[in-house]
Amino acid sequence: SGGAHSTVKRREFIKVSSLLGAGAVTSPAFLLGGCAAKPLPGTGTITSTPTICDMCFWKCAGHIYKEDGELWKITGNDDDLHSGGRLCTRGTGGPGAYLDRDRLKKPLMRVEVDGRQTFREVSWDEALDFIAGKMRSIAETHGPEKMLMLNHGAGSAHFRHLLRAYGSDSRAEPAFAQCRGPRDVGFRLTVGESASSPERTDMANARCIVLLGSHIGENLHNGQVQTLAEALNKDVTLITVDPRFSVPAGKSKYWLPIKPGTDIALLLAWMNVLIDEGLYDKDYVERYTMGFEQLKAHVRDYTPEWVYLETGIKPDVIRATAREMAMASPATVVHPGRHAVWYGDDTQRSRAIAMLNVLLGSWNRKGGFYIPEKVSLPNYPLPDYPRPKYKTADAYPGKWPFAGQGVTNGVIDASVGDDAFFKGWLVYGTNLPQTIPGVEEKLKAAANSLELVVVVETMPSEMTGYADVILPECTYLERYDDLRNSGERHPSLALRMPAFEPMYESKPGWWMAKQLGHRLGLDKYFPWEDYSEKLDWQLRQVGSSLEEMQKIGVKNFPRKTPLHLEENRPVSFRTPSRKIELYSQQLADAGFDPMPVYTPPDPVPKGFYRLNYGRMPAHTFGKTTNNPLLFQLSPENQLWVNPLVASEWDLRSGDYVRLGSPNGVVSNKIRVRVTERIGPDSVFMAHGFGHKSKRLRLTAGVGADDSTLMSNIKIDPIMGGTGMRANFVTFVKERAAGAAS
Ligand code: MGD
Ligand code: SF4
Repeated sequence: SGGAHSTVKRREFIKVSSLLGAGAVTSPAFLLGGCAAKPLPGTGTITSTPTICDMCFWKCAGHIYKEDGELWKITGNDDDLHSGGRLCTRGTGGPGAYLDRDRLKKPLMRVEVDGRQTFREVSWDEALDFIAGKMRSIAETHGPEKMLMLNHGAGSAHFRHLLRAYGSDSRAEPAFAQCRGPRDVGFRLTVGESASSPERTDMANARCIVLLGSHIGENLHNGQVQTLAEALNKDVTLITVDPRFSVPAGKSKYWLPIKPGTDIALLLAWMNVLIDEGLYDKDYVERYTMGFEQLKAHVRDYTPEWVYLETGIKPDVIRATAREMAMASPATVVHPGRHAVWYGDDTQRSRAIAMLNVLLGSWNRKGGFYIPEKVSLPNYPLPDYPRPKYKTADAYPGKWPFAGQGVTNGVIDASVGDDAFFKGWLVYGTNLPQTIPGVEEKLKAAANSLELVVVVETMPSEMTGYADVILPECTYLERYDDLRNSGERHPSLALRMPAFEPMYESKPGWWMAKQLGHRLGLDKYFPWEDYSEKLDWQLRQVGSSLEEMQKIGVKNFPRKTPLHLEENRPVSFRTPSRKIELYSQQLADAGFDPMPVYTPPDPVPKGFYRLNYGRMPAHTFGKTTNNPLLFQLSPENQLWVNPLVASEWDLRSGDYVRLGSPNGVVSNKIRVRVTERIGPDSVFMAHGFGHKSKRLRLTAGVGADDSTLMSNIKIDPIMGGTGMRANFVTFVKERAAGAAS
């Protein structure tokens, strides 16, 4: 019956395990590497379709090859300067997302059967009618702005368009408050612009590169790894600051195994040396900056000798590395990093990184940073959106004044309770339970008070357990999305188009948005029958067409603006003073430190270790761990343990252990890897494992999830970032009964 769902009031988190039977995978030959009934490879008819990889957010362009209509392989697009024509490991395994037998197959709706909540398969019409009905009632009763989007990934643009047409621009994404936010805000406060994605570093031309806790090579962003490799081939001086002997640390001239949480002290000491020894770029500083005298006074006390005591990095090493940077400047990149949410003072740390680059004169100079440019691609002509009465930040007034976009923790808090600000959620492509540490109780409470929770997903992620309605999206290989047009060194457009019909009853995001738009009386915002019409119109405005792009996939355009600062032209930066702000009046006025100040990290409690986490080359968070091809490569995460610690706890490589947090949470089992590459005060694991959703049949219960162990979260007061690195864990050993000592 169509009405069963409407009786569900309080939402239980649904741990469905028996929900859906295994669906037939239509192309098992590729997955199993078998070719029983197939002719010899290479004897059939080959076709290729352009795509943009969606295994991470770097957006490399590629081609899907089919032989006699069946998936053969995916490769990089040779014309794509952004990816150097190559895909990384994850990109090559991308078709595994399409073939995954655990994919969501039909729309699902929460129902109550015999007093227990479960999901029921429904038709698209039923699901969409239900959502549109709830959205209409939210708009009428509370205002459309009370409908919030939580999102990650390119496909969310379709739903943002829908919500803006409906009257809401309320949204937040973990990629901000749980990742890049502090970095982008710190740079914006200093040089007036963010460090961009893809990062605007000119590493290929650099003579010195400094990586602070940015493990490029493990964190695989294709183009960036290639330019780092190029620089290494040209004998760049690589300086890696990481408590862990990471992959780039192994390729470095200097590895600085810093005491975790003390980076700001090191950055201030480097600035102290550059100023003290007169090694900074005086001309650049004079021309483009304000606040140098205050900076000079501020860093005076941060001598290498003092900072040594905090960081463990010897004064002569601090001096030698500062001189290396100065010698190579302006072709020195102090990399801004990416995942920047560490200790809660991260905007200030990022500001210190920006300031160091400025002293080296490398911002917007060759070998330092470049000025990105996009293709000026007109928007499809549509009516204006209605003007929302509320902005996202109205949900948490007075908090995090420099965020500039929605803060996930803030909007989730503002969704709990009967008088909550938000009344409905549309969650697209983000798995909040694993992504925001310590959020599960809040999610349950929010799900209980919200009037509508829609989750658009390809997979039965943990987040789907909180939904009223789950909409199964087809994967990137089965759909059109917007053209790729990112700010880069070389402006280009790239096309994602369907290489296959959507499997099962999954549908593209643009189609769902249009269908909902229709039901909400918003047809004028969705004048296309098929999304390809919109793309074709846009392409024709810049001298191309869908037909051309379907053949070439990527089109490169000439730059119209200079790549670097033009030395003899007046330059205006996007700050209030129009200069680079070494001293930040904006921060001072808002009651924050105008200069980055170092605060020592919390000490490690006895018997505990710092929980360090990061990435591994074959996976992107939890998004790829159930992908059968990537699972085969990297089925589980491992816990790096220093030999001294291993002997103290009687652990050997290959053993499984559980970890415990100070507040008593115990993790899943994780396999131990004893290695000198981590110091004795920390352990390390890759993020994205320890899935709880049983419907992710490959990855469920495999490995440990760092998020569940995080109880000591440091929120950045400037922009709301979730500092995750101040957490401690201890071992909870399996074997000896009750011997968690
Ligand atoms: P994932 O956890 O990978 O990313 O966090 P999220 O943005 O939540 O979840 C992505 C979800 O999108 C998956 O469930 C996947 O199945 C779904 N999905 C994949 N493809 C599609 C698609 O085409 N359409 C739709 N609709 N859905 C799709 C990432 C965030 O997490 C980030 S950016 C960082 S840097 C942080 N990293 C991090 C960490 O390292 N440790 C801890 N503890 N927390 C972290 N949180 C942050
Ligand atoms: Fe895909 Fe790898 Fe490029 Fe990310 S870096 S988009 S996973 S090929």
